[in-house]
Parts: sequence; structure tokens; C-alpha cells
Amino acid sequence: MSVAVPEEFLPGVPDFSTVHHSIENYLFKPITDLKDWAKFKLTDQQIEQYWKDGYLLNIPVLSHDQCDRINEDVKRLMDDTDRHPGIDMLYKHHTKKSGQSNNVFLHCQGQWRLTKLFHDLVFHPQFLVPTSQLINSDRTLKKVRFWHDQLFVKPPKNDKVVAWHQDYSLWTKTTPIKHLIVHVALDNQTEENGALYYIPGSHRWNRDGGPLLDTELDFENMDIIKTVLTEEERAQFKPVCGNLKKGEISLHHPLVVHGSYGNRYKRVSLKTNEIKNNNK
Ligand SMILES: O=C(O)CCC(=O)C(=O)O
Ligand SMILES: [Fe+2]
Repeated sequence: MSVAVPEEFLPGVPDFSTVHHSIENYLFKPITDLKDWAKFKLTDQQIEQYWKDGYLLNIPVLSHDQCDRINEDVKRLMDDTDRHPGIDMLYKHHTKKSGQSNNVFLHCQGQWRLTKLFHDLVFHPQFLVPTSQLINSDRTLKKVRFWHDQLFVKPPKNDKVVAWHQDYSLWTKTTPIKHLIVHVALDNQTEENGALYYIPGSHRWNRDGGPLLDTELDFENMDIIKTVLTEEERAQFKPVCGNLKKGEISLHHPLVVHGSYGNRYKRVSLKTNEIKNNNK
């Protein structure tokens, strides 16, 4: 593999999105023997679980040490006094302070352009291999495409919810659906720090193949989605807490209904959207 030389966004500020493979040994050892991809395969049982519930939880991917290194990069994006010189590469960057200075809400997209760690996470074999198995109906390993990344920090003592929603309401990227979402816990997710909850089986809930709600969502109104559910769907509305441990990922279907409540303690999570590569 050639040594990666990213193009510069500004003099001295690399844009890592110009490097189309992982950076040698930065987050994981790049795969050189094609056979090694198979080591990251989900079992048939896991694949069946995904299609039964619409999501798969608790897949260990990152060590605590790796999470801590990534969390240092996250801190930098929240710190106005130490602005990353490439911050304008982000497609979205929304921070909001409440109360104490370490009490910052952060939502951004495009951070893979800014640091080597965010960049390499996108190429992690444990994101790519399961994604391929889940979006290709023959479960085989093929190249997948990365669509976008997103980072989300919920500060402590925060009563803001993320209303029940289907990601397909926001991102209708493939029709029929051939993409999914990888959600990465950068710290333990618990009921007390606003863990993500999922409704098992709700990936089968759609309206003519589309989402239940296709309007701009009011994310503060937790139960807005319930106003459009059928009686049968309402009877099946039984939330399950993801309870991801630090370093674990979940994979979820774009139609699965999920959301999170307010939190007493801080929570940091990152997600990537992966889609089928139409060319292969
Ligand atoms: O982290 C949250 O509370 C919301 C995240 C979310 O909706 C997602 O990962 O699709
Ligand atoms: Fe979502």
C-alpha cells in the first residue's frame, strides 16, 4: 500500500477525505491478504437477528484505549479556544453550551476529513464486512461505499430527547433500501446517559416503501411518530435499550424506529452511513 499523502485544505491542513484507504497502522492494521476480510464476518445467527429485529447490538470493535484517543479528537471539536484549523471542512458543526463550560452539546458531520482517527474509522473492516453481508441479499463480501459520518455529544444533565424516528425520513439514499447505519459508542451507553432505544421489528413499518413520516421531524417531540402508527404497530411498540458498551457498535436498518431520552451523564457517539456499491 502506498504511503498516504492527503491533499491540503489549507496550507499545512490535510484533508484526509482525499485518502481513499486507511492510513497505515493508525487505527488498525490494514488488510493485505484478501482472505483476512472473512475474519470479520457476522455469523448466520447474527444476520438473522438483524433481519428479525431491524438492528444488531453489542458488536465489540474498538478497545477502550482507541475510544480514548478518538475522544481526544472529539474534545478538540468542542473547544472554541483551540479551534481545529480545518473546522470549515465539516458539513455541519453545531455546538451549544449550557451552564458549565464542559457542558457542550455537539453535532457535526464530515469529521473524517479532519483527523486520521476519524478517517480510519470509516474504513474499519468491522464496519465494512457486516455492512456488506447485510445489504447484499446474497450475504457475500463486496465493496461498500461510505456515504457520510456524524458525531453526536449529549452533555450531562440534558433533558433534550431525540424523538422516535426512522433514519429513512431524513436520508432516503437508496430505493429500494440498500444502506444501513453503523452507530459507535465512544463511552458506555446506559439508560442514565441517554442510550439509544430501538423498536424491534419496526423496520417492517413503512408507507408504500417509504418512511412512516416523510416530513421534517420535530425532534423535540418524543412521541410524534405515534400519531401515525396503526393500531397493530402501536401494540408492537416495545422499546429496547441498546446498552452499548464503550467501543461496541450497533448496526441498524434505515426504517427501524429509534430514539433517545434526556440524560444525567454525558454520552458520545459516532455514526456512519454505508451504502451498496452499485458498480460491483
Ligand atoms: O444518538 C442519538 O441519540 C441519536 C442517534 C441516531 O438517531 C442515529 O444514530 O441514527
Ligand atoms: Fe437516527
